[in-house]
Amino acid sequence: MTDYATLSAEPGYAAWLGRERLTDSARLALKATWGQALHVAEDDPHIETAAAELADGLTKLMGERPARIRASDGAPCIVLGTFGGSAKAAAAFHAAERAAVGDEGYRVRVREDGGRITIAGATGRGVLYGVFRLLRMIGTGAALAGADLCENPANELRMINQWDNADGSVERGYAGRSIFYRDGEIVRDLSRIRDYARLLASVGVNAIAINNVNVHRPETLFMTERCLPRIARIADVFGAYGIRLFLSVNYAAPIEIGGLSAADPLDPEVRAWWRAKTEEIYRSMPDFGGYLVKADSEFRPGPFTYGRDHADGANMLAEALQPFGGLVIWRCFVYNCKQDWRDRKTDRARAAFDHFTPLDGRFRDNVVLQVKNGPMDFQVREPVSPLFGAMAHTNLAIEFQATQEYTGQQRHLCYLVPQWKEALDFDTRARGAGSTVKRVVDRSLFGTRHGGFAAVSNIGDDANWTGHLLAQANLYGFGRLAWDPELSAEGIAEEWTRLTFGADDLVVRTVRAMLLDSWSIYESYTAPLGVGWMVKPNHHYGPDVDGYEYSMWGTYHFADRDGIGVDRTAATGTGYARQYREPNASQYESLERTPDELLLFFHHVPYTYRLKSGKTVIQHIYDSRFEGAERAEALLDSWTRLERRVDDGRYAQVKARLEEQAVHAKEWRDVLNAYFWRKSGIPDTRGRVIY
Ligand code: GCV
Repeated sequence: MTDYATLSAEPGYAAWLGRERLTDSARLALKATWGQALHVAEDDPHIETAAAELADGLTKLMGERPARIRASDGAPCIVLGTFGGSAKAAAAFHAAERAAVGDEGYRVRVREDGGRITIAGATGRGVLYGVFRLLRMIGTGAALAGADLCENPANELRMINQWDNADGSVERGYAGRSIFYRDGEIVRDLSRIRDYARLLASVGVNAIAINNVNVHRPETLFMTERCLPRIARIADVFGAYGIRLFLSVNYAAPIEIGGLSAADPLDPEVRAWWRAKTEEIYRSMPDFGGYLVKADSEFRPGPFTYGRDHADGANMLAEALQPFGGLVIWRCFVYNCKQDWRDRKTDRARAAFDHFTPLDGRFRDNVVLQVKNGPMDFQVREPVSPLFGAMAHTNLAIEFQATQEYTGQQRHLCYLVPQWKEALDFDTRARGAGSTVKRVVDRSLFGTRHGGFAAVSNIGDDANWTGHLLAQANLYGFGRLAWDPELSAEGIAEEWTRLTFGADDLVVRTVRAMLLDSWSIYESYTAPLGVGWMVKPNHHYGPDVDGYEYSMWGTYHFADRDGIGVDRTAATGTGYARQYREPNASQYESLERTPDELLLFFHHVPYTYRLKSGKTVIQHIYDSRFEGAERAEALLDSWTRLERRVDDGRYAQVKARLEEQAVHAKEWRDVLNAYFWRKSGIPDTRGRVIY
């Protein structure tokens, strides 16, 4: 195993916190002014973390460590403090300015004359976020003098879900093994976990569930006396960075580790067991966040076994957590894996809505339903889940998948922020125009108590964290967007690139463009027009049109001799389109008005159907696969122009992945095109398709 010192020097390990030394003039200017000293006059664990991050960051940027002072004589310095604990921080702002700062917010004020920077917040966590903000400004070359910022996060919950298992494997992990567990044990050396906490906090993440939502026996044991002390050490590491730790729990834990005969949520004995267990957990982790639960889905246990529903199940856990301020995050990814597609009225896309909307208003205040962005499962293209517009009396969080299960598994480049932005900007119409998904989860639309963002993590123990170095941009982008969903995909891409690779203009322009093109490139050689799922079974990598494991009795695309696509209209199909509010429902119901990119998600059409582009569906399939493969090759060409402008280690890592993508995109092109020629009997008008 690589030791920590060696690992942390590996290319890509520092990610966006590498902090390249500034140019001489910028360095001298910083050293001559604020960079000389940090003024910290209060004892608070988060301020301690903030001061250490700022001192380390400035040391890297300036090549010299700033002094740490408790009292100042008016010489230039950076003041860190809370309004309540630091006289200097408080004095820098009027009462109204202080009042505008929420629990995790901050103010950063830079005096024009170079005399002082004040980073202040209502809490130490706010100050920590303010420090990361200042370092980001310096790292991206933003002008400091006169800057005056006030920021609060838009979302309460900004959470990462690890799908890590105790044996060290990571479900849907594409960047090595777990950094948390090895061979059934929780790791002892927490240095890497601490570095992960830094990365997450630097983009504003404030919660993490550290084990897979599929909880098997070894992870169920995390809630026992044997493991809790070690879990608590991990909680401390994250806690220092303002990140609350959650555990994914097994609904059948009362049976598996409690010796009870059932896990019925209405059984008093079961309820008492969860209360006692929860108390025990809070004794070892007073700041414990709560439970993340996948129940009655993909063969996981849940309340259905006892004839109870999801509200009964979630509320029982919520009751146990309530005295401690803990949350139950209950996932809505619930569907019948064994669906028989010969019954063309049952539809997996409908499942979450059908299960959960009848329960709206029945969940306790400290339950948050976590809903995947789309109704299916993180495909490259899906419509937005209609649940977001249909649960006005329930706390909702949106779940994204940073790990690229269906989007190239971190061997292909696929920057997902544009996809996430589309979901967040979708107008549910629940309260008229402007009822966007981002306003549902930030709680402003329905005035719910809790809400936010979650993402399935894309990191593992690969030295560069994400396998594909450029996939770091997805983790970065998730945090930035969870903090501020108004940020643009372009802005986030540029910020990440500057922080990661520095200020070289060609590098910034090239990487930014590569990131921004990548989702559309990936989509154009994989599944067409919103249909999804054309992947090899179980591992889900690579083209196989009928391959997906739950495609029994037919397919997820219904391609036959005459046509392709799933009829989800109310008139003739599964009725899924009617789960949306108007005018979205009518738009999706209408063949003419459904956007091309979702056509086959909502409609079954002949191959000769003409798209808005004027092309037939079949010709579009052929052409876009050719274009996609060419564009994948162009990504590689773009990157090779950066040789020697990016250090050799990182250059080589990315190049190898892009080479693989270019080859694999051709395989996608050929497998899909041959399949659809065979199926439809209609040749490519340009004569390129062979089989
Ligand atoms: C953790 C998909 C994935 C599973 C995952 C599941 C979920 O089905 O393939 O690996 O399980 O989603 O989100 O629960």
